[in-house]
Amino acid sequence: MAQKTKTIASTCWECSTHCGGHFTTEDGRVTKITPNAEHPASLGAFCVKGIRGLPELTYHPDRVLYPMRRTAERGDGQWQRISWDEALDEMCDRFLETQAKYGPLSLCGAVSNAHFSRGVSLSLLMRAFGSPNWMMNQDLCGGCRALSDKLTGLAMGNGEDIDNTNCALIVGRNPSAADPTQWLALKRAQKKGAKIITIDPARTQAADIVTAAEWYSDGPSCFVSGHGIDAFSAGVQTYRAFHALVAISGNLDRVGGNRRVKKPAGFTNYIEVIHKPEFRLPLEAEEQTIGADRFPLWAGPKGWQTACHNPSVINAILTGKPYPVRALYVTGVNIVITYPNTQKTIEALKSLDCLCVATHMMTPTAEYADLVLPKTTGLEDEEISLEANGPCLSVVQPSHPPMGEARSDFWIAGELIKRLEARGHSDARRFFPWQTKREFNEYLLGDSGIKMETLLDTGYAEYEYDLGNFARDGFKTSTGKIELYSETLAGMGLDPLPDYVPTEDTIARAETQTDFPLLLLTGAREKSYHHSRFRDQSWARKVAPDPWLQLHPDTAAAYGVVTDDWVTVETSGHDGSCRLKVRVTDETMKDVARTGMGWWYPEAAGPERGALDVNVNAALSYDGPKDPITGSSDIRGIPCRIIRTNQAAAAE
Ligand SMILES: Nc1nc2c(c(=O)[nH]1)N[C@H]1C(S)=C(S)[C@@H](COP(=O)(O)OP(=O)(O)OC[C@H]3O[C@@H](n4cnc5c(=O)[nH]c(N)nc54)[C@H](O)[C@@H]3O)O[C@H]1N2
Ligand SMILES: Nc1nc2c(c(=O)[nH]1)N[C@H]1C(S)=C(S)[C@@H](COP(=O)(O)OP(=O)(O)OC[C@H]3O[C@@H](n4cnc5c(=O)[nH]c(N)nc54)[C@H](O)[C@@H]3O)O[C@H]1N2
Ligand code: SF4
Ligand SMILES: [Mo]
Repeated sequence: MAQKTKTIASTCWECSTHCGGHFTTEDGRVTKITPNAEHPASLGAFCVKGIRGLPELTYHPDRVLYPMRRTAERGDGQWQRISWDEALDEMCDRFLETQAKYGPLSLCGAVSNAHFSRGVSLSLLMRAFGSPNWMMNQDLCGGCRALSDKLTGLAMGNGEDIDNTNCALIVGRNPSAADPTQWLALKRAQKKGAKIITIDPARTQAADIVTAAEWYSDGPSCFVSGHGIDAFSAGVQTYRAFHALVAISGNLDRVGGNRRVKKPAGFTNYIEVIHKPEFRLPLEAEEQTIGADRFPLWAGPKGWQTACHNPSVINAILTGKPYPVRALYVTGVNIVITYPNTQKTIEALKSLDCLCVATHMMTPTAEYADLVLPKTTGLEDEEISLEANGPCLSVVQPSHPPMGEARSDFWIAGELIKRLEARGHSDARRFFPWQTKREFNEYLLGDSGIKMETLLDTGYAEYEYDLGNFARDGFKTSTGKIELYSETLAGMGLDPLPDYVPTEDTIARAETQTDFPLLLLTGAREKSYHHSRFRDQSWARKVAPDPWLQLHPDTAAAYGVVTDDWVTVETSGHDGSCRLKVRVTDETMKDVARTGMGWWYPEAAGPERGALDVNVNAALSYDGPKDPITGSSDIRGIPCRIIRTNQAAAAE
C-alpha cells in the first residue's frame, strides 16, 4: 500500500524559543522534523527536544489518551476510563458545588504562563467561574526581568540583535543549553569579530571588569540575559541595573543593540487579551486575587498578568487564609516538581476538595488528581505566536488529528463554558466568546492584514519593523520617559533606584552560614530535558540518567566526595532534602554547589515517583526571602550543606 506522506511548515512549541521547522507525516505519524532555515526568528536553529522529545511524547506508549476518574484514595493510582461528557460534567458540577459552598474565590487554576494560549484559556475560564485566582510559573522564570523592563519603560523583552552586534554582554544566561537560536547567533557574531563578555558564577574566566566596560561602551552592544539573575529575592532591582545600562549606553532599539518589542498593528497578543476590559471581573473581585495585597505589581488588577502569588495560594489551601481555596484546575504545569517545597505542594494537593489535571503523561502532579484530562501536543494543535526577534508571527499547525481522545486546553475551556451556560450561568460566555480555536486565532490576527492562510503555508509571516521609534511611541511609564528613578517604586515606598537591598529574611538566612557553608544554585538547563519533561524517554535518560550536583575539586575534597557519589542536600530554613549525584569540575566556583531542576523518575513508586527523593525542590522552601515587587523566591544563592550518602537511587 502506498504511504500517505505530507510535509507542513510549523513551529516547535516545546519551549518559548519557538523554532520553525518542516514536519513530515507518514501514515498519520510524524516521522521527520527538519529545521526551517527561512524562519526569520530561528534561522534554522532546532534542538533534540523538538526533533526527538516532541514526537516521542506524542506517540509514547504511556501517554494519557482518555479522560480518567480516580476510583480509590487520592494518590493510590487507581483509575477508571470515562467519557469526555462525564469528565466535563463532573468537573463543572464539582467546581460549582465548591463555588456554592465557599464562594467563587475558592476556585483556582494553575498553568505555566500566559505566553501560550493555555494561559489565556485558563485565566478566562477561571473568571467565567467568578474567580480571579490562577497561578503561573513566571515568579520562578522571567517575571523579574519582565517587571524591570516594564517599570524602567524599555519594553524590549529580550530583543537582542546579536547578529549585528559588536559586543554581547551575557549575564546569567547559558545559551548553549537553553536556546539554540541565541547560541547560533552568538557563534555567527563571534566569527564576525564581536566581543563576548560573560558574567556567570559557573565560569571563572570572565573578562576583567574594566576591559568589559570598554568593550561594552564601544558598541553597538547587546545585553543577553537569562534566568541566572532572575527568580530570586533581588531579581527586579538586579535587572533594573542592567536595563538602565542598556538605556544610558544608547543601545536601546538600535542595530546591534536590544530592539524593542513591536507587533503588527491590529494584532493582539495573549497578555493583552487577559487585560482587555471586556474580559475582566469587577474590580472588587480582582482586588482579592491572592497576593494582590502584598505584590500589587505582580498579582491582581494592576499585576503584570493578573495572576496570583503562588506560595500564598499554597498557604491558603492549607490554612484557609486569607480565605479558603478548595478546588484547583492544573494544566500545562507540573507543580509537584517545579514549585519549591515539594512536601508542602503535595500536602496542599491532597487536602483539596477537588483537583483536575490536564496532562500528557502521568506526572506526580496528575497522580493526585480526581480527574485526569488528556492534552494535545504541539503536533496536534494550532497556535499563533509573536516572535518579536524575527520580527514575525509564527504558527504551530496540527500534523495530524489528536491521538486517542486528547483535546486542547482551548477546547476544554470552551466545553466548560458551554456547561456553565447550560447550568444557568449566562454571563460565562462573555469571558470566552470564541467557539473554535481557529476563531480565536483569527481574533488575535485581527485587522493586522496577516492571513491565516499565509501562516499555514509558510509557517510564519513577517511584519514591518520601525527601529528607534521613540518620538512617535514614547515610553510606557508614568512620566513617559525611561525611568532610571522609578516613580512607581517610589510611590510604593520601595527603592526607586536600582540597588541591592537584601530583605530581612535574606539577612537572617545569611547568619546560618556556619551550618550551611555552601551556596546552592539550582536550575542549570540540560540539553535533553525541558524542566520536568522527557524523563520517560529512554534516549534522554541515556544522555542524562540522574540529577547531578557540580562541586569544585577543592570543595569535593573537603567533603571527601568524588564524582558519582550520591549526596543529600539540605538548605537553611527548610526541613526537606534531596539526593543528587556528584560531578567534580572546576567549571563551578569554590563553595558553590550547582545543579539542575525538574527531576523525577517516572518508573519509581507512585504517587511521588521520586519527587521527594531526587527533585531539588524537595530541598527548597517557598516561604523564604522574596523579591518585594514580584514575590519571587530564591532558587539560587541559598545556603546549603551536603552529606555523603551513597544510597542507591530509587530507580537503580
Ligand atoms: N534544554 C533546555 N532549554 C531550556 C529550558 C530547559 O528546561 N531545558 N528551559 C527554558 C526556560 S523556561 C528558561 S527560564 C531558560 C533558563 O535558561 P537560562 O536563562 O540560560 O538560565 P539558567 O540555565 O537557569 O542559568 C543561566 C546561567 O546563570 C548562571 N547564574 C546562576 N546564578 C547567577 C548569578 O547570581 N549571577 C549571574 N550573573 N549568573 C548566575 C548559571 O550558572 C547559568 O550558567 O531556559 C529555557 N531553555
Ligand atoms: N528549583 C527550581 N525550580 C524551578 C526552576 C529552577 O530553575 N529551579 N525553574 C523554573 C522555571 S524557569 C520554569 S519555566 C518552571 C517550569 O515549570 P513547569 O511548567 O511545571 O515545567 P514543565 O516540566 O515544562 O511542565 C509542564 C507540564 O505541562 C505539560 N505540557 C506541556 N505543554 C502543554 C500544553 O500545551 N498543555 C498542557 N495542558 N500541558 C502541557 C508537560 O508535559 C509537563 O507535564 O519551573 C520553575 N521551577
Ligand atoms: S529550542 Fe528546541 S524545544 Fe525549544 S522550540 Fe526550539 S526545537 Fe523546540
Ligand atoms: Mo522558565
